[in-house]
Amino acid sequence: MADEALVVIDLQNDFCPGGALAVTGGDEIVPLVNDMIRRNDHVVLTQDWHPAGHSSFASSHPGAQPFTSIEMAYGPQTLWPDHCIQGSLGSDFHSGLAWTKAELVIRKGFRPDIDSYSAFFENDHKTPTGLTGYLRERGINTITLVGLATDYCVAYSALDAVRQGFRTTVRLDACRAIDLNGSLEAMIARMREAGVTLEDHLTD
Ligand code: VGL
Ligand code: ZN
Repeated sequence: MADEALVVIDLQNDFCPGGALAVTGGDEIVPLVNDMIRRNDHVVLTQDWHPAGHSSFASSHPGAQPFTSIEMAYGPQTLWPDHCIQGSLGSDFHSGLAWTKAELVIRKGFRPDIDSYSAFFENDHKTPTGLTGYLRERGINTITLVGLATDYCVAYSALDAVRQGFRTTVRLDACRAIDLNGSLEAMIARMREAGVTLEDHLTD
C-alpha cells in the first residue's frame, strides 16, 4: 500500500554471528525480511554508523567494560564493543539482504557524543534523524519494523514511531534480540503499553 512503509533496522554484519556485537540468530531473519521487502511498496533501511572512538564504545572510556552502563549528558548509556564503524565490513548490510529496493537509508549514531538506537531520534530524545519528516512528506502513516535488535534499535524506533503518530507494527518473528539483563521482556512490555502492534507470525 502507498501509505505504508517497511523499515528494516540495522541488518548489518556486526549484528550477525561473527560480527563485533553479534545478536544470536541475527542472520536467520534475512530470508523473511527479503520476502517482506518484496511485498512492500516502500522500504527504508537504517544503518548504525559510528565514527571510530564513538562515545558508546567501552573502549572510549578507560577501564570500562562492554555491556556496563555509564551516565552521559543525556542520561544512562550502555557501553558496547566497537561496532559498525563507518565504512568497515562490519557496517555493511548482511550480504544476503535484498537491500537494493530501499528508497532511503537512514544513518544514525554518527555524532561522536550521542548514541542513536532509534531511527527517529538520537538517545538524547531530541536530535531528529529526519525520518519523521521524510515519511510524512511521502504520505506514509503506517510502518512495519523488522531487524536488529528487538530490544534496542527496533524497540526504540517503535516507541518513537507511535509517539510521532505512525500506526506501528513490529514483526517479532523478523527480529532478534540482544536480551541484556531482561531487556527483551522490559522492552516488549513498553512497546505493548505504548500501543505498538506486536505480531509473531510463527505463533499467531
Ligand atoms: C544497536 C546497540 C548499539 C542495535 C546498535 O542496532 O540494536 N544496539 N548499537
Ligand atoms: Zn551502535
